Amino acid sequence: MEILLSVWEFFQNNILTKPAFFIGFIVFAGYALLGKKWYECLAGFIKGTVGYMILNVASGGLVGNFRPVLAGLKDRFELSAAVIDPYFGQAAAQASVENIGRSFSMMMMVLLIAFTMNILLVLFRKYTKIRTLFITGHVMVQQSSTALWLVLFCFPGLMDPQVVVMLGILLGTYWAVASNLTVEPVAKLTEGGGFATGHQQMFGIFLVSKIAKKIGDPKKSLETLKLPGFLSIFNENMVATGVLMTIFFGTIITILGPDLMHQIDKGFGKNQNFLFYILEKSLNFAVYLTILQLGVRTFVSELTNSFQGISEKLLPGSVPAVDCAATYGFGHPNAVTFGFLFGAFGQFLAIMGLIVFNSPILIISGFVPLFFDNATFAVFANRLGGIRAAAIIPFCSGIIQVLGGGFAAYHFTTGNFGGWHGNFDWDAVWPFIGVIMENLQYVGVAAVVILLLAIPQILYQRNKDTYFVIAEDFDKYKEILAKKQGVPVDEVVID
Ligand code: ASC
Repeated sequence: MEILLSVWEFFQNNILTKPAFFIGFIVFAGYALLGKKWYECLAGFIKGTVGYMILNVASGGLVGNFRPVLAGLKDRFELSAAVIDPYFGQAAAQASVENIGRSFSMMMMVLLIAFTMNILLVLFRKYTKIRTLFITGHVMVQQSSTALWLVLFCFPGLMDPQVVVMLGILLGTYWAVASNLTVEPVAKLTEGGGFATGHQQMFGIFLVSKIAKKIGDPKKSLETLKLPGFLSIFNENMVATGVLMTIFFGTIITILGPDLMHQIDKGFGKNQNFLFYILEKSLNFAVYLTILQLGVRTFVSELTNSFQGISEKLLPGSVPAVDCAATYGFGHPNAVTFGFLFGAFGQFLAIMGLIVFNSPILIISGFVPLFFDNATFAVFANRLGGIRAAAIIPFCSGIIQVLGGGFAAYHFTTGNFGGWHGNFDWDAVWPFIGVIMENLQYVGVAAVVILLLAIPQILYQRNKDTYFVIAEDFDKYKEILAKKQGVPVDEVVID
């Protein structure tokens, strides 16, 4: 047992929570299982790892640069407000756990059990209908932290081992079921990209894939938008992002003022002019988005090719569920910026609502949910319901994020420690799970697990003929669809 635990600890510290290496090793193993030469496996390892590291540079740069700016609003107005963001949420969850004298180190075992649960659900996919393995390590850590606090909040008297087992099963089931929900939307977006989303807004992606076509027209998408005259410069992503972010962050940074910015941001040089600082900071957004696309393209193509080895030989029929940013390479680049801005409108409106209606808790936008959730939704919405859906859906999501996150931060008390997880699933799904557990106790936990496990069964019943094919062989999926629609394969309509 001791040895097993140290092996797990090594794996967790060096690989699982460092998704770049995790992806790299998966690519290596996948190619090895496909019988490729050792040097091809090595090349795959390097491209997978470096691609993911590039993505990390970009998402780390975005998060590091812009999270303090949004959170700065809290200091500027001396608000006692909770920030809805997974990094703040993780810190608040840890503080909450420690505040009641419990050990936060339980997290390690929760991760182990939840990950094993996910693997088991895929191994028994004939019965469970689960096709996805959640491998986005840093997100798994954040979610384990928040969920650990939720369980301790609902079951304060429960001993550590029981907490760990119960939560491991609950969280592992959520990872498997929720990422499994994204298989169809992601496969259709990427035309058989060979991956799913394992992140923080998986129920959200499924919802978007169902409602986007009802909201707008895919023919009127960002791709078809031709702006006239001077507006035509916005057709280019770098320019659109640069201008829009300069206006958006320029306004916020101006409100914060140079003094506060000097405190928040050590990168703001003493002799640097404030306007040029704003310009540099805002244009950085376009820089990171460009880097992000490169990283995604590099590791996704390696992962897609190599994972066939794993899904043929090791975990039959499985699909890796990765960071939401992996989908950004498959949509219109402006969709990402679009989703962020409309999400911000929604969030700011909801925050004003909290102030006007004297809410017992105030919320400050967190960068991660604001950007990554809403950008993802816009990418899917634009494909299925055009510009209209890409605007309306992130806007509504922004409102839900603030109201759901506000409720959770207040009710589950992490707001006292400055934050709540804040990503879409943690504002729209987990608050319900928490309330059910709180009121129905063990019956509630069992009910949630059973309800979650019922979801893939329902999906399977509705599309038995294509359910596994869409994940394993997209060309075959298209053939089946073409036959159903009575058209040649290249005319098949995928919505
Ligand atoms: C998260 C989180 C991040 C970002 C990143 C997006 O939820 O913790 O750092 O989203 O994964 O690529």
